[in-house]
Amino acid sequence: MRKIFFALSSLFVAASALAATPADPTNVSWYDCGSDNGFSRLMYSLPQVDTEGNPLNLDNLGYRVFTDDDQLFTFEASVYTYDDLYADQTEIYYWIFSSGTDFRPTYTYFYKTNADANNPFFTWRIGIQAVYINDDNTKTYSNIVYTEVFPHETDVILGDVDNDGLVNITDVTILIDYLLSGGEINEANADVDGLEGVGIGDVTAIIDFLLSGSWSE
Ligand SMILES: [Ca+2]
Ligand SMILES: [Ca+2]
Repeated sequence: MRKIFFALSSLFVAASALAATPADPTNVSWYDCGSDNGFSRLMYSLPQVDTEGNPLNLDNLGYRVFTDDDQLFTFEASVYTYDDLYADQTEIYYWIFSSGTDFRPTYTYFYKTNADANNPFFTWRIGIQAVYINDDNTKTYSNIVYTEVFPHETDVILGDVDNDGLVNITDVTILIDYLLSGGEINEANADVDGLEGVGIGDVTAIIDFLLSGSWSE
């Protein structure tokens, strides 16, 4: 009888340990800080309870991130030098996000940006999943909660052909070079007259702007 009791109670302990599946992250969203800062941020709320609403041991709670091709994202220790990240990791636990600056129960940073709309770092979607280490050292995972990711929209600066933030005679020179022999320019900035893509009319309009200080209609 005692043996049966022990067998049943150990079953019960095993069952309650397995029940600690972390609740799904909520409020998942993407924030691209743009080219000035060079980083992007995944925002979320990481519930500190299991799916039954029972509180979790925070030291054992963590998360991992999936990029748009459903690949597990690796946080590189060489990039996150201000945090307690001593090795490349795919799982971030509370002891890291309670002492670091880039890993929190509410956001995580990526030191890459989607500023280049033609070649974004993340496309389509990014996902986050809560992870919990149970007392028996097994891990349980929440569902992966995805959010859509969009490239950062860069502001158009009319006339800034070379994309250095200024409009001056260099932009005229570079635009003429581009029309003669091609090369790299910011076409959205270069098409100042809105006509026929980038052409000689845009060169004239930029020169007019530099001389007069305003864009002619
Ligand atoms: Ca310029
Ligand atoms: Ca044009």
